[in-house]
Amino acid sequence: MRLYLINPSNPLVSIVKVKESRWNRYRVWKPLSLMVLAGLTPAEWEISIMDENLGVPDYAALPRPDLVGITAFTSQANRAYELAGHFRRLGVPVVMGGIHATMCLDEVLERVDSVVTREADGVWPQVLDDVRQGRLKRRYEGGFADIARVPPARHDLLATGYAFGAIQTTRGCPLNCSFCSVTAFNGAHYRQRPIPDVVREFQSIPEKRVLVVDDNLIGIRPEHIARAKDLFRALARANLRKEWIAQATINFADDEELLALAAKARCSGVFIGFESPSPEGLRGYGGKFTLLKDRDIRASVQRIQRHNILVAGSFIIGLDADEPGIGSRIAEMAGHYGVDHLNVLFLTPLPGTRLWDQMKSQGRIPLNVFPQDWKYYTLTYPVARYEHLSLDDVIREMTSCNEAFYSVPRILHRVAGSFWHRRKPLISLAGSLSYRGNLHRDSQAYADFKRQVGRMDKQESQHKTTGFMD
Ligand code: B12
Ligand code: SF4
Repeated sequence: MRLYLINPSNPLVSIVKVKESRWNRYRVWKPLSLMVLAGLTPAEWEISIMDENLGVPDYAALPRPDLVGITAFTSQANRAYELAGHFRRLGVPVVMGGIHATMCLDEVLERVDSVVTREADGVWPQVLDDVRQGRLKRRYEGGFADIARVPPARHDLLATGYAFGAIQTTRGCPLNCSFCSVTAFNGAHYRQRPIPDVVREFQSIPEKRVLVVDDNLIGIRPEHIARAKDLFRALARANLRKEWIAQATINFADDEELLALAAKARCSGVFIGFESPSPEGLRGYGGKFTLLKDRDIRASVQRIQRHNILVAGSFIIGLDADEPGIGSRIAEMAGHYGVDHLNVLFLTPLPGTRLWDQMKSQGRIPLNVFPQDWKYYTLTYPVARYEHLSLDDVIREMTSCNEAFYSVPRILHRVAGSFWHRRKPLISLAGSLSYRGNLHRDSQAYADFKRQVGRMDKQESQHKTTGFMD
């Protein structure tokens, strides 16, 4: 039995443009969901994982599979449907799972043979068995998996060529931010994999650098932090000789022992979502606000960096508090905090989130011809109507923010700072060049997007008085 597991590409996502900028190599990550599914697949299946981010295979030249499994974030949905159509025309059954299939079940059911909603770990072997018996059901509900029973992902199945491997050690997030899909998809209960399983799987990763995909590696409660310390101790003891990066909340900075252990376990960087240059801007968007308010963020960032761990800060443009000038405020505040990298995204109503419900009910989602418009739900296009910013404003703010933070003098200043403090100046330089290399492409992409929205807005203004354009 032959199984193809496919990660569809979205050409609008800059991370996939490896040929256009070689620095993007550092932004293409292994599709862990498919490697986890492969780990759950019985030995009688011959598995091929195809990651279109590294190039689209010539499917017609490949042997016909018995089953195709497709994963998709919302931004990949269009390409997922094209692929599903191709294989279904050949008579091959297609199963889709992952976040988009869960949040937009009806849309997906119309285009594939079967959908697995939520976490597939508990039901995937059943799906495969049903395919073998010729009785594939239209829908399987995976629910929340028992994380202690998830077998290791198959890290051997994907070609080399990735800068980072990937692993997951926890699922779920209790903070439930309104713009984020994680609590809606993986639940608020913070589930942790057994530490020996994680260490063993870490050992099987071929890459020297690893992305720990957990949404919040250390959690928020004392027992979560105690477990994170145990994990770091175990990784250090195992002496894996692999550097890793992870996502965490700012409370990562609050415990010196935790930081020292993370550094000893070879943590080389963390992504932290600050979201707004003033924590007040996050009020009303969920639990993260409480972690950020009344905190000396600059001092927190410095405490992390003192352990030779780089900090990438993420911000959102388009929050209801954001007014013209927000782009330069973010660049200035990111500089003040002293983050090594800055990643700024547009506030985006993702299906299944509270923000989606709110913006939809307020008529603030103009990019709403689905599935076509999903390709713009990459968080790098302004798909919503923002409280105080028109379409031109919000794009201008994004551009000015990135141009300021990634100007050559500021890159050199940060790299010199990393060099001086012996904090991985080359990684800092590679990351900055990757972002900077995409600035020109971003402005071209915004121009194309505005033309597209302009057309749509003209149609819409025949019915309504308010326009999306300036
Ligand atoms: C790592 C990660 C990335 C990485 C790697 C992505 C990759 N190649 O896999 C990078 C940094 C590249 C990335 C990029 C983006 N990401 Co991202 N990412 C994540 C993160 C943190 C973890 C994903 C992961 O590996 N999980 C571990 C695996 C094991 O879990 P899983 O993917 O859910 O898979 C399980 C089930 O979903 C299911 N399943 C999944 N696929 C399939 C397929 C089949 C056939 C079946 C049966 C089952 C199944 O089974 C799996 C096992 O239970 C998630 C948050 C999260 N918790 O999911 C966000 C998340 C998926 N990302 C998100 C977004 C928005 C993006 C971006 C669009 C925007 C951005 N700038 O961040 C980009 C664009 C990506 C693209 N190519 O279009 C959103 C998606 C929301 C949505 N509705 O689409 C999430 C949920 C974060 C959030 N804050 O809301 N991301
Ligand atoms: S803390 Fe992060 S992962 Fe958790 S809900 Fe908020 S944005 Fe999502």
